[in-house]
Amino acid sequence: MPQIMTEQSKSRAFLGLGGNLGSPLEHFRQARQQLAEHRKIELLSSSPVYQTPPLGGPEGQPDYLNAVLEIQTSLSAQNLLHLCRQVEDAAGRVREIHWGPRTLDIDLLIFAELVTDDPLLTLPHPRLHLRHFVLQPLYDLNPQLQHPGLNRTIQELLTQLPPAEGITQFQKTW
Ligand code: A4P
Ligand code: MG
Repeated sequence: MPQIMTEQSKSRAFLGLGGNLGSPLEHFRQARQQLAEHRKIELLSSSPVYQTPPLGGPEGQPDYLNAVLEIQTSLSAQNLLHLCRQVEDAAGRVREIHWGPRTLDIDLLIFAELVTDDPLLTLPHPRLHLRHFVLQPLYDLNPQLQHPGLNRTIQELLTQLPPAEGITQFQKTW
Protein backbone atom coordinates (compact mmCIF):
# COMPACT_ATOMS: atom_id res chain seq x y z
CA MET A 1 0.00 0.00 0.00
CA PRO A 2 1.44 3.42 -0.88
CA GLN A 3 2.57 5.44 2.08
CA ILE A 4 0.51 8.54 2.73
CA MET A 5 2.62 11.64 3.11
CA THR A 6 1.64 13.29 6.37
CA GLU A 7 4.59 15.56 6.91
CA GLN A 8 3.60 19.23 7.10
CA SER A 9 5.51 21.71 4.99
CA LYS A 10 8.42 23.41 6.66
CA SER A 11 8.99 27.11 7.05
CA ARG A 12 12.23 28.93 7.57
CA ALA A 13 12.11 31.47 10.40
CA PHE A 14 14.40 33.94 12.12
CA LEU A 15 14.13 34.53 15.86
CA GLY A 16 15.57 37.57 17.64
CA LEU A 17 16.98 36.99 21.12
CA GLY A 18 17.47 39.87 23.55
CA GLY A 19 18.19 40.18 27.24
CA ASN A 20 19.86 42.39 29.79
CA LEU A 21 19.18 40.82 33.20
CA GLY A 22 20.86 37.91 34.95
CA SER A 23 23.13 36.03 32.56
CA PRO A 24 21.66 36.73 29.12
CA LEU A 25 24.20 34.56 27.31
CA GLU A 26 23.25 31.59 29.49
CA HIS A 27 19.58 32.29 28.76
CA PHE A 28 20.38 32.41 25.04
CA ARG A 29 22.13 29.04 25.24
CA GLN A 30 19.27 27.44 27.18
CA ALA A 31 16.70 28.91 24.79
CA ARG A 32 18.58 27.63 21.75
CA GLN A 33 18.83 24.18 23.28
CA GLN A 34 15.14 24.05 24.20
CA LEU A 35 14.15 25.14 20.70
CA ALA A 36 16.55 22.69 19.03
CA GLU A 37 15.20 19.82 21.13
CA HIS A 38 11.65 20.41 19.89
CA ARG A 39 10.71 17.69 17.42
CA LYS A 40 9.21 20.19 14.98
CA ILE A 41 12.22 22.51 14.94
CA GLU A 42 15.56 22.17 13.25
CA LEU A 43 18.20 24.71 14.23
CA LEU A 44 20.01 25.96 11.12
CA SER A 45 22.36 28.67 12.38
CA SER A 46 23.19 31.12 15.16
CA SER A 47 24.50 34.64 14.63
CA PRO A 48 27.27 36.15 16.75
CA VAL A 49 26.10 37.76 19.99
CA TYR A 50 26.27 41.58 20.13
CA GLN A 51 26.37 43.90 23.10
CA THR A 52 24.00 46.78 22.35
CA PRO A 53 22.96 49.99 24.13
CA PRO A 54 19.32 49.86 25.32
CA LEU A 55 16.81 51.38 22.95
CA GLY A 56 13.97 53.06 24.87
CA GLY A 57 12.69 51.83 28.19
CA PRO A 58 13.65 53.15 31.61
CA GLU A 59 16.71 55.37 32.07
CA GLY A 60 19.86 53.54 33.11
CA GLN A 61 18.88 49.96 32.25
CA PRO A 62 21.91 47.78 31.47
CA ASP A 63 23.22 47.09 27.96
CA TYR A 64 21.57 44.21 26.09
CA LEU A 65 22.92 41.16 24.43
CA ASN A 66 21.24 40.44 21.09
CA ALA A 67 21.50 37.58 18.61
CA VAL A 68 19.44 35.87 15.91
CA LEU A 69 18.68 32.19 15.33
CA GLU A 70 17.70 30.69 11.99
CA ILE A 71 15.42 27.67 12.20
CA GLN A 72 13.30 25.45 10.03
CA THR A 73 9.99 24.37 11.51
CA SER A 74 6.73 22.60 10.76
CA LEU A 75 5.01 24.59 13.54
CA SER A 76 2.62 27.37 12.57
CA ALA A 77 3.79 30.92 13.32
CA GLN A 78 1.25 31.14 16.18
CA ASN A 79 2.45 27.91 17.74
CA LEU A 80 6.06 29.00 17.38
CA LEU A 81 5.25 32.28 19.17
CA HIS A 82 3.51 30.29 21.91
CA LEU A 83 6.56 28.07 22.30
CA CYS A 84 8.86 31.11 22.44
CA ARG A 85 6.69 32.51 25.23
CA GLN A 86 7.18 29.26 27.18
CA VAL A 87 10.94 29.43 26.65
CA GLU A 88 10.95 33.06 27.87
CA ASP A 89 9.00 32.01 30.95
CA ALA A 90 11.50 29.21 31.64
CA ALA A 91 14.23 31.88 31.67
CA GLY A 92 12.33 33.69 34.44
CA ARG A 93 10.91 36.49 32.27
CA VAL A 94 8.70 38.88 34.23
CA ARG A 95 6.67 41.49 32.33
CA GLU A 96 6.45 44.72 34.31
CA ILE A 97 7.70 47.82 32.52
CA HIS A 98 7.17 48.44 28.81
CA TRP A 99 10.56 47.88 27.12
CA GLY A 100 11.95 47.32 30.61
CA PRO A 101 14.90 45.09 31.46
CA ARG A 102 14.36 41.38 30.82
CA THR A 103 16.15 38.06 31.20
CA LEU A 104 15.09 36.88 27.74
CA ASP A 105 12.94 38.22 24.93
CA ILE A 106 12.30 36.13 21.83
CA ASP A 107 10.76 37.90 18.85
CA LEU A 108 9.59 36.28 15.64
CA LEU A 109 11.42 38.44 13.13
CA ILE A 110 10.58 36.70 9.86
CA PHE A 111 8.46 33.60 9.27
CA ALA A 112 8.67 32.33 5.70
CA GLU A 113 6.98 34.89 3.42
CA LEU A 114 4.25 35.68 5.92
CA VAL A 115 3.03 39.28 6.22
CA THR A 116 0.44 40.02 8.95
CA ASP A 117 -0.56 43.07 10.97
CA ASP A 118 -2.25 41.27 13.86
CA PRO A 119 -1.06 43.02 17.07
CA LEU A 120 -0.66 39.60 18.71
CA LEU A 121 1.64 38.46 15.92
CA THR A 122 2.91 41.03 13.45
CA LEU A 123 5.15 39.65 10.72
CA PRO A 124 7.76 40.55 9.82
CA HIS A 125 8.47 42.07 13.25
CA PRO A 126 7.28 45.69 12.89
CA ARG A 127 10.51 47.30 14.12
CA LEU A 128 13.12 44.97 12.71
CA HIS A 129 14.08 47.25 9.80
CA LEU A 130 14.80 50.13 12.21
CA ARG A 131 17.15 48.35 14.56
CA HIS A 132 20.86 47.69 14.24
CA PHE A 133 20.67 45.12 17.03
CA VAL A 134 18.38 43.02 14.81
CA LEU A 135 19.67 43.84 11.32
CA GLN A 136 23.36 43.29 12.11
CA PRO A 137 22.97 39.68 13.31
CA LEU A 138 20.47 38.99 10.49
CA TYR A 139 23.04 40.36 8.05
CA ASP A 140 25.66 38.02 9.50
CA LEU A 141 23.38 35.05 8.78
CA ASN A 142 22.07 36.07 5.39
CA PRO A 143 22.67 39.56 3.90
CA GLN A 144 20.62 38.72 0.80
CA LEU A 145 17.53 37.63 2.75
CA GLN A 146 14.45 39.52 1.52
CA HIS A 147 12.25 41.33 4.03
CA PRO A 148 8.88 39.95 2.89
CA GLY A 149 6.94 43.18 3.56
CA LEU A 150 9.39 45.80 2.34
CA ASN A 151 10.89 43.79 -0.52
CA ARG A 152 14.38 44.92 0.35
CA THR A 153 17.30 42.76 1.38
CA ILE A 154 18.69 42.88 4.89
CA GLN A 155 21.84 44.44 3.44
CA GLU A 156 19.80 47.25 1.84
CA LEU A 157 17.90 47.88 5.07
CA LEU A 158 21.10 47.99 7.11
CA THR A 159 22.83 50.45 4.78
CA GLN A 160 19.76 52.74 4.97
CA LEU A 161 20.17 53.19 8.72
CA PRO A 162 22.41 55.88 10.22
CA PRO A 163 25.73 54.44 11.48
CA ALA A 164 25.41 52.19 14.52
CA GLU A 165 26.55 53.60 17.84
CA GLY A 166 27.87 51.48 20.64
CA ILE A 167 27.22 48.03 19.15
CA THR A 168 30.10 45.63 19.66
CA GLN A 169 30.51 41.95 18.96
CA PHE A 170 30.39 40.20 22.32
CA GLN A 171 30.98 36.62 21.22
CA LYS A 172 31.26 35.18 17.73
CA THR A 173 30.27 31.59 18.53
CA TRP A 174 28.37 30.43 21.59
N1 A4P B 1 3.93 40.44 19.19
C1 A4P B 1 3.45 40.90 17.99
N2 A4P B 1 4.22 40.53 16.98
C2 A4P B 1 5.26 39.82 17.52
C3 A4P B 1 6.40 39.18 16.96
N3 A4P B 1 6.65 39.21 15.63
N4 A4P B 1 7.26 38.53 17.81
C4 A4P B 1 3.29 40.69 20.49
C5 A4P B 1 7.03 38.52 19.14
N5 A4P B 1 5.94 39.11 19.75
C6 A4P B 1 5.08 39.75 18.94
O1 A4P B 1 5.69 41.27 23.54
C7 A4P B 1 4.60 42.16 23.49
C8 A4P B 1 3.55 41.66 22.53
O2 A4P B 1 4.05 41.65 21.19
C9 A4P B 1 3.08 40.22 22.79
O3 A4P B 1 1.75 40.26 23.20
C10 A4P B 1 3.19 39.52 21.43
O4 A4P B 1 2.02 38.78 21.15
P1 A4P B 1 6.51 41.04 24.87
O5 A4P B 1 7.66 40.14 24.51
O6 A4P B 1 5.61 40.65 25.96
O7 A4P B 1 7.02 42.50 25.28
P2 A4P B 1 8.19 43.40 24.72
O8 A4P B 1 9.23 42.57 24.03
O9 A4P B 1 8.65 44.30 25.82
O10 A4P B 1 7.41 44.30 23.71
P3 A4P B 1 7.76 44.71 22.26
O11 A4P B 1 6.96 45.93 21.97
O12 A4P B 1 7.68 43.55 21.33
O13 A4P B 1 9.26 45.14 22.40
P4 A4P B 1 10.40 44.89 21.40
O14 A4P B 1 10.09 45.54 20.10
O15 A4P B 1 10.79 43.46 21.42
O16 A4P B 1 11.51 45.77 22.07
N6 A4P B 1 17.22 47.53 23.18
C11 A4P B 1 18.24 46.70 22.84
N7 A4P B 1 19.50 47.18 22.73
N8 A4P B 1 18.01 45.37 22.60
C12 A4P B 1 16.76 44.81 22.69
O17 A4P B 1 16.60 43.60 22.49
N9 A4P B 1 14.39 45.22 23.10
C13 A4P B 1 13.38 46.02 23.39
C14 A4P B 1 12.01 45.48 23.34
C15 A4P B 1 13.59 47.45 23.66
N10 A4P B 1 14.96 47.87 23.60
C16 A4P B 1 15.95 47.02 23.27
C17 A4P B 1 15.66 45.67 23.04
MG1 MG C 1 9.16 40.82 22.65
